[in-house]
Amino acid sequence: MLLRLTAMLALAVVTASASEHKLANRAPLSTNSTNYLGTILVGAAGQIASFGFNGTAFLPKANISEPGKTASWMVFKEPNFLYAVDENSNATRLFHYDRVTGNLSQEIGSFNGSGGVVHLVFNADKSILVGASYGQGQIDVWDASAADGSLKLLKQITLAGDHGPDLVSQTQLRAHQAVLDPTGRYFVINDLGGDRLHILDTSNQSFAIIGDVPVVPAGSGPRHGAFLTLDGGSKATHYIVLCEITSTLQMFTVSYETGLDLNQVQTISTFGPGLGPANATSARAGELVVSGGLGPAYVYVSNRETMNTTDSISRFALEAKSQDDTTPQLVWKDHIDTGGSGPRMFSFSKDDQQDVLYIGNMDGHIALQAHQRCGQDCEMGATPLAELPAVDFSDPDLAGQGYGPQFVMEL
Ligand SMILES: *[C@@H]1O[C@H](CO)[C@@H](O)[C@H](O)[C@H]1NC(C)=O
Ligand SMILES: *[C@@H]1O[C@H](CO)[C@@H](O)[C@H](O)[C@H]1NC(C)=O
Ligand SMILES: *[C@@H]1O[C@H](CO)[C@@H](O)[C@H](O)[C@H]1NC(C)=O
Ligand SMILES: *[C@@H]1O[C@H](CO)[C@@H](O)[C@H](O)[C@H]1NC(C)=O
Ligand SMILES: *[C@@H]1O[C@H](CO)[C@@H](O)[C@H](O)[C@H]1NC(C)=O
Ligand SMILES: *[C@@H]1O[C@H](CO)[C@@H](O)[C@H](O)[C@H]1NC(C)=O
Ligand SMILES: *[C@@H]1O[C@H](CO)[C@@H](O)[C@H](O)[C@H]1NC(C)=O
Ligand SMILES: *[C@@H]1O[C@H](CO)[C@@H](O)[C@H](O)[C@H]1NC(C)=O
Ligand SMILES: CC(=O)N[C@H]1CO[C@H](CO)[C@@H](O)[C@@H]1O
Repeated sequence: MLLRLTAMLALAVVTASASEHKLANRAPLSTNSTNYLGTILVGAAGQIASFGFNGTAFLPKANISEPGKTASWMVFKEPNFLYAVDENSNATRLFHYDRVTGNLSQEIGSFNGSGGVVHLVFNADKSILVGASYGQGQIDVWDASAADGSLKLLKQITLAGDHGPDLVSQTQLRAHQAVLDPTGRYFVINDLGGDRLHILDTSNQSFAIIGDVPVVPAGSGPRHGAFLTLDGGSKATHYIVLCEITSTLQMFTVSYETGLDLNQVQTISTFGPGLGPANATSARAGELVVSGGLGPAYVYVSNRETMNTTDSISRFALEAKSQDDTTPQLVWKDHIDTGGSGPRMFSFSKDDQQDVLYIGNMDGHIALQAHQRCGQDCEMGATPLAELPAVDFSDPDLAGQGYGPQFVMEL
């Protein structure tokens, strides 16, 4: 089995470099325009706002004010259902959203689940919505099949295990994200408080935790992750999780012998050589996104609270360990500044090439930026294509106090 996997991965690395070659040959984007138009949704403390992006500027479309609430994660379901957490309460909310025009309704439904939910994700057919509760270390499983978009709480799962040693973030278990595996059967729950990945099985509607895998070392704080399929198949070959407290990436191999099996194989800093944080104690990695689409897979992560002039996004490639050993390894490639600090979240535009990188900074002078994601060698564009200042999101007296975007995505 091990041998076969290695052989498959050898093939995968060849395939990846072949498509990298193809990608390098495509017409480079001009530096003044992405030729890409999109509508993005931004969630920040007390407000949700939509913007058009026209290649060179963000154009305000609609916004609502919701004092005391924070939509730090949102998901969309056709035809026009927008679900948003309020991480300050136990409400998961429903809005109407027009993803083309950016038109946004007031909150039209509120459903009580666990407190402090910070992430939402659907199953493959969007009949089930899963919420991860940082506040209570729980998972909410919602029936999202109603025609009017209303949610019904099916199950709340309390995560089990000991919490980690970090005195700030690990005083209890903290579900930070649920990630659906490519087969659509399992969710991996990243438990920032417990240094664990819990496996949730959705088959037969049981939504049972069937096991968990420790993330070492203790005190890492697994936050956000993504599956990779490097062999062109329909199952995952790897899972990569970003650890907040240590600002590291942990890579696992994936197999499906006894459910979903994860085996930790690599740990690497989120910072490039010589680019470590000005303050390693405050630094807290934020978001992880893996590019797919037509190009090879690259792993992008945000570095927060570095106390450098601005925070940053790093890009990693998956490369063969050596000429004789084709085991995939994460290798740091490049980084860009985010223009502010606290980039809790960033995401890619929805086109096949994932041309644009949208970044939200909670603090600092610049709240929102768009960058070219993939240039000639797939390097990120250092100069932003567009940006908005922090004062656009909050009273100038509050700017710099964490009132900038916590969520930014083209839905
Ligand atoms: C800007 O973009 C337009 C349209 O893609 C292109 O024709 C023009 O040459 C570009 N200018 C620069 C300076 O890149
Ligand atoms: C984008 O909109 C801005 C503001 O209206 C405008 O100045 C700019 O020319 C537009 N860019 C493109 C590529 O249309
Ligand atoms: C925007 O949505 C609101 C509330 O859903 C609706 O009343 C309004 O007509 C919509 N506006 C446009 C321009 O579609
Ligand atoms: C939901 O919770 C809020 C408090 O967070 C409470 O005021 C409200 O009554 C609850 N609603 C339902 C339907 O349980
Ligand atoms: C939501 O919070 C309210 C107030 O704390 C509580 O009464 C209610 O039981 C919670 N609902 C759920 C489903 O946990
Ligand atoms: C951040 O600051 C540290 C310490 O001054 C420095 O070594 C590092 O290169 C800086 N990072 C970036 C991305 O400039
Ligand atoms: C580094 O960050 C820690 C945690 O936020 C803080 O306690 C410490 O004062 C910072 N160190 C410096 C030199 O600013
Ligand atoms: C929200 O809308 C108001 C009124 O249209 C506008 O003044 C404000 O700039 C908008 N906020 C954002 C973040 O776009
Ligand atoms: C009735 C049935 O098959 N229940 C199974 C559903 O899936 C869970 C998790 O795999 C099993 O523990 C149940 O036995």
